[in-house]
Order: sequence, then C-alpha cells, then structure tokens
Amino acid sequence: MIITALTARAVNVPLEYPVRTSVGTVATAPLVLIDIATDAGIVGRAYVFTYTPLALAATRDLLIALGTVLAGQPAVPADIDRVLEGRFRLLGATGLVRMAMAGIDMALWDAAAQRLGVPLVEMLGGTRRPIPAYDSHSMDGEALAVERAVRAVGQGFSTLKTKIGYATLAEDIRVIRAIRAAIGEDVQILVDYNQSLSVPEAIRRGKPLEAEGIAWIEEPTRQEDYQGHARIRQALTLPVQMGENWFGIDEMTKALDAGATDLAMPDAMKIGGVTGWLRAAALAHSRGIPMSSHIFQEVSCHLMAVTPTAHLLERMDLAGPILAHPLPFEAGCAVIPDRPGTGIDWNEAAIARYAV
Ligand code: SMN
Ligand code: MG
Repeated sequence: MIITALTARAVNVPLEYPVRTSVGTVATAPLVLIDIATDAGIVGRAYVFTYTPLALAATRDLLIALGTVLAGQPAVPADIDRVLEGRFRLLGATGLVRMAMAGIDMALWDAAAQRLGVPLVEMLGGTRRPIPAYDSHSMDGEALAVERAVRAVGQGFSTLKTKIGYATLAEDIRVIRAIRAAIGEDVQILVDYNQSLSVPEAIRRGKPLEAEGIAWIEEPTRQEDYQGHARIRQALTLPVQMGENWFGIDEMTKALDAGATDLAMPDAMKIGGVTGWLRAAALAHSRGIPMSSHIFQEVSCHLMAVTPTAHLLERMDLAGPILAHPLPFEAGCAVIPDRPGTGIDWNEAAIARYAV
C-alpha cells in the first residue's frame, strides 16, 4: 500500500470545561487533523494536539511539508519512522517535529489496521476489552470540582483526577476534602500539580496529602527535572506520576534511570505515536512500572489493551466534537470500537465549523 497524499487541517475545538492548570489554561483544543491517503483507497486518520492555537499553523505546515516526503513511499509505519528519524537527526526529533512524526505514525497504523479490516488492538495482537479509566478534571475550584466529581461517579468512574496547585496548601486540601466528602472513600482521587511547585514546596505540600488518601501526585515539579522528581519521590510515600511530557522513549529512559517516578503516563503523541508507545510499554514492563495514558483516548484505548503494565486510561475528551463517533465509556471503562483501525473518523460539518 503506497502513500499518495497527506492532508493536514487545523481546527480549534470548544471544550466542555476549560483545562485550567496551575500553570495556565487550555481554553480550547487546538488540533491538526491528519488524513493519509493511499493507493488502496484506504485513508489513515489521526490528530495531534498543539496545546495552544499559537502552534497550530506551524504544526500543520510541517505536516504538509512532510507529506511531500512521504508521497510514493510504502504506508509502513516502521519504515516511515526510520525515514523520518533519519531526516530529523540533525534538527532533533522533539517538540513539534516529534508531534508531527507521531501524528503520521498514528495515521499509518490506522491505515494498516483498516487494510486488515480489524481494530488496531487486534493488529497489535490484543483483543477488544473494557479499558479501566479515570475521569480527568481541572483546577476547577471547590464547587465545580465537587460537581464534576459527583457527575463522574454517577457515570460509573471509580477514579478521578483533579488539578491542584492553588495559592496555598490549605486550598489544595480544602478542594480534596470537599471532593472526598461528596464521593466517599471508595473512589480513588489523583492529583496533578502540572509542574508548578519547587522541590521543597512539593515535599512540603505532598506530605499532608499522604493522609488524604491520594493515589498519585502528578508532575509535582518541572517535568525536565528528573533529579527533583526523584528527591520528591524519596521524601514521600505518595506515588509520584509523570510522563506526559516525555518526547520519545529516550526521555522516558532517562527519567526512569534517575528514579524520577513510581508510575509512568506517556502521551501517545509526544512519546512517538503507536510505534513510540509500544517501545515505552516494553520499557515499563522491563522496569515493572504501571503505565497509564495521557489524553489521546481514541488511540490509547487500543494501546492500553496490549500494554503489559497497563494502569489507567485518562478520559479527557479533546476531539469528541469533531469525531463522527466519540469514544464511548461504560462503567468507568473505555469501550474500544469494533471498527477497522483506531475508529477515528471525522465529523466534517463540525470540522468546517471549527476550522482555523
Ligand atoms: C493536561 C494538561 C494540559 C492539557 C491536557 C491535559 C494534564 C493532564 O497535564 O494530565 O491531563
Ligand atoms: Mg498531567
């Protein structure tokens, strides 16, 4: 199967809830939608998330440029990965470059599974099954945090995440206790500091959280500070979680070698798409590290089904409004679609509405 064309379209999708974090707010979901057409008439689809609309045009244009490199090449993920790794050896395959490569990788795996007529999970040697998930909320303030927690439990989730890093530790604890009072002891609460604390402050705030029954403390300090995360981890009994910002498994390897984290949560895009995820899953398996996903729920549900140390899938719906079939969840689990490929297909009317 030969690649004939790559199209890349930028959209800015409204979010049901802005993703407020302690280091900034993601008010909309800026996405670049990728279609890779082939001579078999199959179209591989994927999207990449650029976090800020400011990065939309550059990401789209890089993908369009890469399309000229890919045209005429076999639609084989491993071969295209090798071609693109070679092309970017001098520039460096990180940042927007890694994101674009990962988007192409996800679209090519989608096309390959479509060609076999099976869901991606089956092409990867797994089988469709419910994937345990948590509902991912934001730095919503006490009232909305409680409202969203109650709603999530009502939808069947037994784990939820809230973003903290309020002005004071007292406020962090007040929000956690308000959620706990509303949902009881049987629901797991995860917290995400989104890199906002210094190492001493993370230790100061983390210790009291141990008495609050928190199941993981995510990115307590700057994500590139692996030694800092390791010092926080040594000071706390609370499991440390990180990984959404690892660009490729080299960064994951360095973090694990530094003892930075108890748990891992690669991002299917930043880690390098399906190809990158499979390498990360093998690394987590060899180190005995539970592995969760970060956004990209439509592709991650397939990947988690074949991840030996699979932990929890993050439910945060960034692309639902522009998908013909948003990913379903039942009883707190993602339901892998029984359609060939990843199951990603576009809602063209919505894309036209949100096109940038
Ligand atoms: C997050 C931050 C920004 C956008 C999406 C998600 C967050 C998470 O770190 O873990 O969900
Ligand atoms: Mg996070």
